[in-house]
Amino acid sequence: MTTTQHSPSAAASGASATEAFRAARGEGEAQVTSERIADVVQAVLAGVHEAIRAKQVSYAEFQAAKQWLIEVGEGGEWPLFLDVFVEHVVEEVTAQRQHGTKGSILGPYYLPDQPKLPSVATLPMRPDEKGTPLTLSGQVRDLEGNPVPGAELDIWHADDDGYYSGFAPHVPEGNLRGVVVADGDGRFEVSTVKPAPYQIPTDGPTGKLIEAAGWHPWRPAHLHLIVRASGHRQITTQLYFEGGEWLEDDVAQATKPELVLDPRPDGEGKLRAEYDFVLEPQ
Ligand code: MBD
Ligand code: FE
Repeated sequence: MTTTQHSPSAAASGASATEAFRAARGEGEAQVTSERIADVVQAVLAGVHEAIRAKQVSYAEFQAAKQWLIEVGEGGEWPLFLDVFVEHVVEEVTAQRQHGTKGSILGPYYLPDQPKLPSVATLPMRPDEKGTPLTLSGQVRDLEGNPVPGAELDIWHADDDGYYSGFAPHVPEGNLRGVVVADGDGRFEVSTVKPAPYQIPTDGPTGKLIEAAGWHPWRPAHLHLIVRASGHRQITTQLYFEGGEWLEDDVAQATKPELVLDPRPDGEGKLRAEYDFVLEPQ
């Protein structure tokens, strides 16, 4: 269990996730035909209609759902809710045509333009950063097994209390975030601290729904990565920890057996894990 004296409100983290999403999205509008919009939206609505019939949804329940949807928007929690409950299926569809290292969901807490760090690197952290020191090393290769020199590993993760910098007011900006540049052999080594499991904020509409349904609000401890190199398709993924709590029961359903690290104690109080990434051509 995570215990902490800090308890950033859902409103703060949810609203900044909405801001971060808008900022990152910029002008990147997808070109979609009206046929495609009609086709997909009709299928979504048909699913909702069918659920109402199958579950005999009442007027009282319909109005309660409407109120909840309004609150998700007002609380800025659409990125949180959609990334927890929907993104894993979009990723599953993408994965059908993706080779190399398995992907996983991006989630709501990515921030672009973090400082580049030459490998061997240590992620920016507080002088007294809590948590077990962890070093991740490995190599980035292509599908033929050739090293990919200069590949970038854009890494971000929660701290030992389960909070992300940029989304929890008490964590310094840029904490536990960085872009590690692999060497001429595609090798990298990055030191950080092991993150704690992540709890969906319980005080916002997403957390309220989870509680009302009797579900749990936890994701297993994880590292987020985007691995990129010119001429290669970038991979958005996450790495988990063998034996970690919630690994078999992630609220966001984003774990894969291929993405589980098995860190070993180095005998000096630190953990060392290895992971190699494989990128496909663009
Ligand atoms: C997270 O840290 C996360 O990775 C996802 C997918 C959703 C909510 C919080
Ligand atoms: Fe996360």
